[in-house]
Amino acid sequence: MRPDPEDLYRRMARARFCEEALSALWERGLISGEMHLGAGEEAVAAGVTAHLEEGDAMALDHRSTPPLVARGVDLVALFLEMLGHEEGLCAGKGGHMHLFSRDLLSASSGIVGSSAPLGCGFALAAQYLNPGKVAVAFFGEGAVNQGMLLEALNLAVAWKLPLVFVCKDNRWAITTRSREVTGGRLARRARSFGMPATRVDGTRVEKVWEAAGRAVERARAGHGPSFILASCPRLQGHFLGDPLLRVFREPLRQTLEIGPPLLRSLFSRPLTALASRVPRLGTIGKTIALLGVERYVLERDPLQRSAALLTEEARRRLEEEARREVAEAVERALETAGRREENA
Ligand SMILES: Cc1ncc(C[n+]2csc(CCOP(=O)(O)OP(=O)(O)O)c2C)c(N)n1
Ligand SMILES: [Mg+2]
Repeated sequence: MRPDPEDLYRRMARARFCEEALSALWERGLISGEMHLGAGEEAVAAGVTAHLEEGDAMALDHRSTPPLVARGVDLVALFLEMLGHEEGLCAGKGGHMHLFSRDLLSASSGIVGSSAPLGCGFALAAQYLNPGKVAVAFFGEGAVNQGMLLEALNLAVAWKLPLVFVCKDNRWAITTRSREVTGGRLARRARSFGMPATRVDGTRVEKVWEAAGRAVERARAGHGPSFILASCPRLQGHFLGDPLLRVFREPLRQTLEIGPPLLRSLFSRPLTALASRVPRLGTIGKTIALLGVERYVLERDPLQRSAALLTEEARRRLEEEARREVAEAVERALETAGRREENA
């Protein structure tokens, strides 16, 4: 089988434009709470969901919108959910971190690592009730240090579950560099449980598609779980309005804003010795610098990379269609929620 670049790009473009629309709604204060976007994870979402069929399940984490959108969730219901409306995907009670779709057999959770045991549950149900169907669990690399995730890797192998573990490695867990708190290599760790593990460039949709195809086929055939480690960027920082990214976007304003309190904290009534505070300031500076280098120098936008698989005409057409579809869904959601005037 060969990948269909147009189908994959359509999934990615819809996912990206939804993330942009969510960002705009959040900036206007129409969505309450934190907002973790999955911008940068579109190639992973598209490459995996392209192999899923009706009856397959997805266990999702706090960046759940790209897989849901790539797989074809009702966009109006998704936006209404974010607006807290009763006609939303989860009657307006879930919000962005607890999305659930009965049609797509998909559920997300903000509890880091929980998508793995949830994925085991979906896969166990498929094994008993619906052989041939599979489950996918999406999570970040930070989650792989959670006990429940390691237990899930073990059970999935022991019970030969039809499950694909998809680890989205953006190298960061909020402001912690994952490599500084991780022993060994994650793909090797997964292999040590007795399952195949593949590393892919998660900004290259065709590579993700190939790896996911093998893993899904293996699960469908009843041969058990696989692990995919897909590197991808975190284009909007940990959450919208991430203060560390703001430092790069508006350096002067942010330095004036966060500089004085940081300096004050250095000399405020001592609880710890000054000598131990200075290196802490250095750590904050180093973290900000590393984030900036990765975000603005090293990271690649998966949409730009995948556009290379298409003709310019096809890219433009697919983007126009996706933009229109998303804009119409936002408009309808705002109208239903009685907030149309706010779509200025
Ligand atoms: C059990 C648990 N611990 C801590 C948190 C706080 N938290 C939210 S997101 C996050 C980072 C997760 O990192 P990773 O799994 O790499 O996902 P990423 O945010 O990088 O996509 C943490 C620690 C949480 N939500 N749940
Ligand atoms: Mg991460």
